[in-house]
Amino acid sequence: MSNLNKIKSTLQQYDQAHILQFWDRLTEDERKSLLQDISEIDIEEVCSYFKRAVESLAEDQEKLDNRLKPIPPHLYGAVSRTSPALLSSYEETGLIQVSESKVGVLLMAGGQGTRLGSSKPKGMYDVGLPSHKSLYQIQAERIKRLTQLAQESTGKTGRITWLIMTSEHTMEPTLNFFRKHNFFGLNKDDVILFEQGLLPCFTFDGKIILDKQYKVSRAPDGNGGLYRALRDRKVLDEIERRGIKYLHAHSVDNILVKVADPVFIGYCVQKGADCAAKVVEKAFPSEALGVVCNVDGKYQVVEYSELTQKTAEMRNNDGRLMFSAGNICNHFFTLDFLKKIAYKHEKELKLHVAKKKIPYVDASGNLCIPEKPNGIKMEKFVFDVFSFSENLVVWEVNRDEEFSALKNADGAEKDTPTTARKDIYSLHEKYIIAAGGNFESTPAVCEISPLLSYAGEGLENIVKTKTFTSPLLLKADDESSIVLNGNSP
Ligand code: UD2
Repeated sequence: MSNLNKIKSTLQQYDQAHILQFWDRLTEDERKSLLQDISEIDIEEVCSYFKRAVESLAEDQEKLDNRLKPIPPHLYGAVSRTSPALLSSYEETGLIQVSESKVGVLLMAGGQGTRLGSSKPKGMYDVGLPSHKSLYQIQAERIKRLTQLAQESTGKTGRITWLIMTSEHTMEPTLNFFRKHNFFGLNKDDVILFEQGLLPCFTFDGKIILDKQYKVSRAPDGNGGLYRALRDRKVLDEIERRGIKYLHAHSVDNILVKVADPVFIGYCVQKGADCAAKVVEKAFPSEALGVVCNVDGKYQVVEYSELTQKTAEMRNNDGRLMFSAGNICNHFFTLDFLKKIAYKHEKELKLHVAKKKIPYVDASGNLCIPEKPNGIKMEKFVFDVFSFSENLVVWEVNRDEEFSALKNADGAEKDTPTTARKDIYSLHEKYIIAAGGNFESTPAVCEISPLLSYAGEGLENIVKTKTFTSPLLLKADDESSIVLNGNSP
């Protein structure tokens, strides 16, 4: 049987013969392009995904209340409930791992950021801080500073490998941006970009959609595409080759993210965790934040919509919400756990379905833009691996110190460039006041370069007994110049 006939028969077998419906009128190049698309899709696998996705749609209607249990206290640590001595001990453990080059960062940066209304990758976004640093630059500088802190604490110079997952849309601009900015002063060999996969879009009745007569409509496979991409792009092999044992995975859009947070890593290492979630305490029962909890003996993130109001409002004796572990897309994994997921469980990951308006070609070959949802996109979620963990722990951090996501354009109620700036200013004001500095008036507009301070440390000599005016930008010695808007008394 010829190659084309083989393809035809596979497509027929899975009820997808329509993909070749325009074959006779395609040019040679178009035929090649279509065959290339088809060769990149495992038809049997994606059709089984579609079946599973539709089944999960039906399951999703069900409330989970009767099957839920909160995370037990011994696996649920919190910065606010831990003594300073124990926090220091976690931090020291984390810094040791960094100094031994055992820590890597997995940045999930494949999202399209449609809600923000910018066509550029979110990491390139400048929220309008006095320094005009992008999210990528802020994160890069935190990595650089942390390597220094680990060196100062242990006397050993380790390297943090920064692994950045991009997608079809974000790969090229991200790479160009890093090149243009000389990898923000990081060693270029320690920054690895890799691309996540795509999944075909389906009509509601299970037909793969064409968005050109010779092109299959495909979309990124969600941030849970991380595991497949790590395996298929050979990134796991590289992580192993470098001797990295612990990975901090997080989203690109949290301007306060403590990249490779030594306290979080130290906590997870001391607890012997294979997988962990950093969380913030849910602010009020109906807050739209998924919570980490136990369902039928397995850990998972449960959305607010999956709980009844009564369960969402349940409280512990100390008054805190019983289901309070708000997920913020900030996780810890051991390399062994990632390998277990990628090589054993990747195909079992849940498929989440989004009904979308997906452009398609009609039977005559014309492109149509639908006015209402006409099909589905399937995504995997990064946290759906929790159920495979043998020792999952949760670490709760203070929201004002560690979580402010950039999701929406200005004008929206929350998670905008304006709220991101405000959250940086108020945290950095707090750091300066704690180090003995002052402001003429508050709230202040102030920004501390991550190259100077990772989390408020090392500021006393610079700010003590000084009074500052806004705007204030504190830079490190090796940045162009220190801008001190302050006056000594
Ligand atoms: C994410 C979390 C949600 C909550 C919230 C807090 C997931 C699935 N959901 O929701 O539980 O913690 O953040 O802010 O983790 N991304 C990719 N590839 C993709 C899609 C997304 O790399 O195909 C990245 C994206 O660039 C971002 C991160 O994943 O860095 C989170 O994606 P999102 O902003 O779409 O997720 P969101 O806000 O719905």
